[in-house]
Amino acid sequence: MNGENFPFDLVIRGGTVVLPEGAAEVDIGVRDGRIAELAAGLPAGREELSAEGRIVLPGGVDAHCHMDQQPWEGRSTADDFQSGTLSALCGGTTTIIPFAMQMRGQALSEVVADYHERALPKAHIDYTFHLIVGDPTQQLLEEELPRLIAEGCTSVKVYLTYEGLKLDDYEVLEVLNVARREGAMVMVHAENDACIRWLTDHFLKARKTQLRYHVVSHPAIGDREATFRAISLAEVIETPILVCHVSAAAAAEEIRRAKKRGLPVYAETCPQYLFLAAEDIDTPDLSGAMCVCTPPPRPRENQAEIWRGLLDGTLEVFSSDHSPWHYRDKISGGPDTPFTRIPNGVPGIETRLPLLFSAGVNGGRMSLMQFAELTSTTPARLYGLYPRKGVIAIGSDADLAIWDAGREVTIRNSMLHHATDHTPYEDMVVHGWPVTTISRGEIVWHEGKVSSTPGRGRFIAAERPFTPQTRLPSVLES
Ligand code: DUC
Ligand code: ZN
Repeated sequence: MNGENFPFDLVIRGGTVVLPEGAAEVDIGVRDGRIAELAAGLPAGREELSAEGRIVLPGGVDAHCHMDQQPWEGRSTADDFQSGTLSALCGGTTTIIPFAMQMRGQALSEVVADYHERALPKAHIDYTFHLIVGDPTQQLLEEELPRLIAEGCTSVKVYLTYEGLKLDDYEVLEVLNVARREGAMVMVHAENDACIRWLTDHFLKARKTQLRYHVVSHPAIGDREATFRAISLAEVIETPILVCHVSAAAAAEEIRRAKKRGLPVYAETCPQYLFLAAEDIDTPDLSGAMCVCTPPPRPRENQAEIWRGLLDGTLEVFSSDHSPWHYRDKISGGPDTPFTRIPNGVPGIETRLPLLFSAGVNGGRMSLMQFAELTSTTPARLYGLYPRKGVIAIGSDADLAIWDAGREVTIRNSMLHHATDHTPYEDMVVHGWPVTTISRGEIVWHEGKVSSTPGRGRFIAAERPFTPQTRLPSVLES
């Protein structure tokens, strides 16, 4: 048979394939980067890949990660799009959604244009951007935001805390109102700003600068309040929101209550709230700085409540919030570095999926389908990428991760592909690892070898996840 007569460019044969309706023993025929056929006994492809004894999952969609984030905490992140997306694909992720971040005084369009330039020549895998709105001027609300949403950045993030980023409630209402009209998703970083600033000032004055005060100055009560406030503002405007990186049981409880009332409130959590704890930050030396992020991991007993939230549907998205700093930068103030000088964030784009697979699927807590939904399908749906991404279905991009469910791996920073000098998960043992990653039909990672080139990733214009509303919120019609 000559090459042109092959019905498929690639056939993945003999694996257990996680389809939306359940796991099935089917072959996957790939043509022109898309899934063309799903059936047992497919004819030969130009390239053949055995998935015998393996599980084939939709490639991960990491809907919260920071890459080449500028300017942030006075410096840019350790990973640019090259190392960050490489790390992602080696951990079974095939699509990322990082943030184009506008701070007060910046023009969002310029930030987005700059971010496109940073990503285009470097990304290994496909991406779209969330828009962080840090300065909602009338011009931004009326012109820039609708235009950027039309161009395929259909999710907006607002912060309730942090200098240069935080919006007041009036401004949040303005952003929610535009999102409602445009059918965009609004993500909220929900911590109480005054609590954080007041407690931080108090501890600094009292010379309480050790790492543990990072946790105490970001109290769970503040997260609960800010979460409830964000939900309330979205309820006034009658538009969906997604609460980012839920760490505290009390915040999860607010989300659960809102869902019970039928509100379109969605929520995300991250590995650091299942696998790290406040106790890991409270170390006698500065090594706990590796676990410093916001909101912080909570006391260890809180982890069970985050698991409960993931399993009962309260938290439907599992993202990394990959925010890679070098450890040396985290502790650049020397042995007495105060907690306020430690840049927030942990790396985790490559370990996100194996950690959850190991403790969730192999740990008997969740099914393969739940795993696929949390890590791929639901984020793709909520951010307008479904069904192109996030699912193994005919017509979808052939973005796949092939897992060896039995492989035991001890996580070491030296085996990861991010640019940062540490992982907070060093020495953790996991069971299950993505041994092959396929992006738009190309094998980009196989048995420890990378065969991808920077710049092969594409910007994917996201669809609007919700129907644009022409009717005003009812409160304005009264
Ligand atoms: N918290 C965030 O909200 N984003 C990135 C880093 C962090 O710790
Ligand atoms: Zn983040």
